[in-house]
Amino acid sequence: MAPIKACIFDLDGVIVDTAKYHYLAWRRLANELGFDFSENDNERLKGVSRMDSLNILLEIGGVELDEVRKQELAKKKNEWYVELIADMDKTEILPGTTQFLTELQKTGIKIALGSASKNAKTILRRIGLIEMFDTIVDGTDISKAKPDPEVFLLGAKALNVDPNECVVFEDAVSGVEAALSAGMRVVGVGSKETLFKANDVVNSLAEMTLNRLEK
Ligand code: B16
Ligand code: MG
Repeated sequence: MAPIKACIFDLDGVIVDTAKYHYLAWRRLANELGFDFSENDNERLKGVSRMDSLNILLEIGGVELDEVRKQELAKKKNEWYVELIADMDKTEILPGTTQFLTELQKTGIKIALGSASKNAKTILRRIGLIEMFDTIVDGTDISKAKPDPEVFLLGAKALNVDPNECVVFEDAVSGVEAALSAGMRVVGVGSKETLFKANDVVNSLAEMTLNRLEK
């Protein structure tokens, strides 16, 4: 097995729980359009790009709209979301994250972000972790959404490492699939039942150590 030279982290669901803010903003939009949107429905949006999320939401509500209107609604939802994340701070970093990133840094393993979110840099700045990342690939850099491997391959390229020297940390099924098709190893963050394709699964980064990673 190739040595591990880089770890690539998804943001939402791995480093922070922004799903709750996405949910509030999407629900507000659904309510304005005259239908309800449950937390269960929100599960379908995890790891999914903004426009694909809107399409799923509209399908749930049985609403059909033209492209121009869709762009307007996606913009509106994002404005509400940006308001909701404005007060985020380091208390919202998920357990074990800072310790694990510090351990990687000390060992010289490179750290990358591989997120679908166009708000990723804003969030990393707010929670005070941006300086720990050697490279950031986010929704502003990619043309193909997960499960396409683009986001992770761009991360490896920026760090000048081979895909088989990377380990991805992901909470979404589409993200696990993206990592595997990039030719990378992947640690699922969440439930074993959902993320069964991953090489290893932890409940949170608090369960992760360099020792476990190298096994
Ligand atoms: P934005 P990740 C993803 O982040 C979220 O899981 C997903 O719910 C969201 O729709 C997507 O980012 C786009 O986010 O609207 O901020 O550009 O899990 O890939 O870090
Ligand atoms: Mg995620």
